[in-house]
Amino acid sequence: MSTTPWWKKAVVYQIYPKSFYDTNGDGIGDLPGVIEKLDYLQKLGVDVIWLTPIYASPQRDNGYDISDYFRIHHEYGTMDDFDRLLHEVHARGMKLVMDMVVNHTSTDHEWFQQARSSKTNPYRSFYIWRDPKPDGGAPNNWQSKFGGSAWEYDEQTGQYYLHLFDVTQADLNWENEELRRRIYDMMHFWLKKGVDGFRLDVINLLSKDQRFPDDDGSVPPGDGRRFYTDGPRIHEFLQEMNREVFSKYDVMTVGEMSSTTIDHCIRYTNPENHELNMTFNFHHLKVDYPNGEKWAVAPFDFLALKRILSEWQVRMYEGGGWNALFWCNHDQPRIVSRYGDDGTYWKESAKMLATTIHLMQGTPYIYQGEEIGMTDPKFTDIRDYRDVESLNMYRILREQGKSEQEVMEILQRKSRDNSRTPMQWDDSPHAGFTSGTPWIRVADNYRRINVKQALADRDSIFYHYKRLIELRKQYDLITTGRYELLLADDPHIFAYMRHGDGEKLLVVNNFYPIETTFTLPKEAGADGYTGELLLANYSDAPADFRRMQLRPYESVVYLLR
Ligand code: TEU
Ligand code: CA
Repeated sequence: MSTTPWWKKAVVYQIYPKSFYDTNGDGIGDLPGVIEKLDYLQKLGVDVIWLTPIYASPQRDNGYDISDYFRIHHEYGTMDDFDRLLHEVHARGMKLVMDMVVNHTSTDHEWFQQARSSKTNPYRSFYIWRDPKPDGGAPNNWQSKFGGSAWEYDEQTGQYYLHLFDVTQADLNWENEELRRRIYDMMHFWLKKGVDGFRLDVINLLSKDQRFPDDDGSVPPGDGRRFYTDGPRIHEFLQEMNREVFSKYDVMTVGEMSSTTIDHCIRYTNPENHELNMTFNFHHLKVDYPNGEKWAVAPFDFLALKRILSEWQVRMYEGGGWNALFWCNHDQPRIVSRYGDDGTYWKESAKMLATTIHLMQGTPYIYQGEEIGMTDPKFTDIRDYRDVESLNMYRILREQGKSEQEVMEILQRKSRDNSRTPMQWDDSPHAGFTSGTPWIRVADNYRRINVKQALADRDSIFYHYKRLIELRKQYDLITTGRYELLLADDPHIFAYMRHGDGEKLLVVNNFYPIETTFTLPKEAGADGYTGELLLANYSDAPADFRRMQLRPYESVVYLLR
């Protein structure tokens, strides 16, 4: 029997440095700003910090467009600042995980500059180049995730290069062994410094079907993704990466998986396969995409949400895989504005959502500001938006004939900028994020929703998260217990049981602003058990866990023995 690895008991906090804390008044968060706030994170109780990319970058996609893997982006600070940050994190008993973007680089990267200079340049095949179709058009009909063709024509050499994201994010050619070796060397550079692992950006997109076929649309969404998602050599590449790099250190790896499947994620994370420790998947965050379409607004499908999360819980457990648990990141709207209520039941629903995800099996991630219940900013002016994807989609949706108002309503709900507004530290101008002008506007509600207020209120969302982290440390059942969904068809209640040795955890959440009754089903196997209340989001809780009247967004957790 092996012991539980540390990352299975850890809670991770994601920092988007640009919006976290600015120390020099240029309106952009920086590494010294992260250092200043480490005590705050320690108070929350998180174990690991994940920093989104801080490498040199022209910032077309806020650092996911890397121009030099060995340098710190100048607006964030210097390598000395980074070394100091790493030291300070470790000094507090926490760990630091870096974001690794190896599916693509910025077109400003030296490799790409070389590659584009001539067809015979040694770096040419670090990227993916193809001839035009006979009519001069793109090599195939694959679409960029940010809108438009995934191919860009390069005048100088008369070929197209592939970019699954922005036109300045050129896809690397993982078929090239020399490229792979250079990437592994670069990973060693950071691990030798002492970083504790990687979050691997869109890592399941590395292996492209080398035929580069047109997508005939027979399998939705027909944008080409089925030819490079979990592609032909992906498991081979990850096993090589693991053997050459990860296996030599005690680190954690989490793969960000675009449109993946459970079967693949079992293969990615079952330790016997020697690939990754855990994966992010996004199926539970697409239940408010009508017909799979992100750029349209619809209420979320609650039954689908329960079904999807539960299926991943059960099947990953059975297959020996491991999940990353999350509602929020820098690409997603704020969860309280999305599956909760950012008005009347703001506090109750934010706590309820936290409980729902944190008590599942996996490693939970908290995205900056989530722990104080930050909301979508609801911008009404296109000039407030900064994200390249939002600005592209604004143009595309307007060209499709949608009205200005319609498009703004869609962006308000869907834009990635919803989660990128500055961290709300206090009620001073710009929420205490900067003494200058922030690079993106602060949400108007910062006078009410901020860290200073949250720390002063014993009943705040912050302390609820802190308690959830403590419970995870205290009860192994949260890490190891088998998951079982209860009342799958109940239209309002998300209830589940975690089964341990002679003990169980009963988690009951009302996802709606109404009163409803919960009755513990016989099949839950709780006959003869007594219940101890571990957590609630109202000041009192129902007396009998077998039958309870739930208030709006009420959430309760009982330990049964
Ligand atoms: O995101 C990959 C991804 O597939 C998304 O969630 C993406 O934001 C979405 O498809 C847009 O609709 C990762 C990063 O998290 C994101 O910030 C980067 O822009 C992207 O990769 C490219 O590196
Ligand atoms: Ca700054």
